[in-house]
Amino acid sequence: GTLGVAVIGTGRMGADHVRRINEVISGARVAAVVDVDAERAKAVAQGVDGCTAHTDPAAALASDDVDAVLIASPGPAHEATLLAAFAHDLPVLCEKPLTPDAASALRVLEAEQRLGRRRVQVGFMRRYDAEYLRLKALLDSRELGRPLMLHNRHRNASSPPWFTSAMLINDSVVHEMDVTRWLLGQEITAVTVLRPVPSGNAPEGLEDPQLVLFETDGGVIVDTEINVNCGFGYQVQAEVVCERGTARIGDGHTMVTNAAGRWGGTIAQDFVERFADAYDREVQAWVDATRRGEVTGPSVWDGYAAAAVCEAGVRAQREGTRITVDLIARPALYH
Ligand code: NAD
Ligand code: ISE
Repeated sequence: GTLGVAVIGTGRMGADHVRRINEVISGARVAAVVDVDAERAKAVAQGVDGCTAHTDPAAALASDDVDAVLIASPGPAHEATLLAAFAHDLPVLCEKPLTPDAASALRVLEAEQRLGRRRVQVGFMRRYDAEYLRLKALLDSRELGRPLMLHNRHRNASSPPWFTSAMLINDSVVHEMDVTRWLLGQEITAVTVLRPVPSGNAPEGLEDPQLVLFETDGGVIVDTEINVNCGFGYQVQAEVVCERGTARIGDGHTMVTNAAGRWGGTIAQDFVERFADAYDREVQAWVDATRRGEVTGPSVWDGYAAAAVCEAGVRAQREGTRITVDLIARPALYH
């Protein structure tokens, strides 16, 4: 039957996921929404037939109408809702980050292992982006030989007022941590962070941009420019350098115009626009797998590994040195 979804957190992402499930996704409906801000929850529920509004996730998860949970509250609130969903035996799509640090991610990892089967897909949506999928297929084919280096650019038009220098690593570069691990099929073993003179475009005190270097257990070197006040738009680009060639995605050249002595195109302004198709595919894949009784996509292990790299990255930034990443052995459930 149709999957009844509870959406926890109805802010920017949550409200967009409610719209998506309502208008784009087949096989699911929004049965309940939850937000600590009662007015916000009510306003979002109003637009959806038969959707109830709550301020406490526990009430929504206990409802007979709810078969699955989409978590889009802020990262620090994820752990409590994940554990509550496990207690109700409900499948979960959890927005990145799984949790804000490695210790809390490990608690979720242990709780899921106690269930004895996977319950969670983590919202690393780039794995569902058409361009990233092409790049992954090319790398897996080994047509260009082995990958040696990966260059990433991650640019946001502007950062929200509460953004900190650490968040460039654990809120933004966390996506490059995941795509690096996924594209290469390797773990990240060390992180170094270099900081140029801050941009005058960035708020006072924010160390923006930064250059983040990863080393992997397969010997690949990965660099990421994170630049969250570039002013001109939202850009995510990746170029892999392999033994017999290179491949690059994210140029956004879907249409090039020529006019008045210039050529060019447009640049997306935010992630909601740039990754619209990826979010659609991510949520549809979750709904389809859930209805088959399966769990696919980025796992709690992937969420934990990213959290561990984030911690190393924030230390590398603060201490100005190379920091190694220590992961526990990968449990059997995630092989
Ligand atoms: P937001 O601040 O716009 O929305 C968060 C909402 O959650 C707010 O309405 C807030 O009132 C509510 N909330 C806070 N604590 C809650 C709790 N305990 N229970 C229920 N609701 C609670 O934030 P956002 O930008 O929508 O981010 C939400 C999540 O999505 C975060 O985990 C963030 O990292 C992630 N995110 C992912 C992407 C992506 O590209 N995949 C992009 C942006 C944000
Ligand atoms: C945000 O939370 C995201 O997840 C976006 O994808 C990223 O581009 C942005 O920098 C983050 O703040």
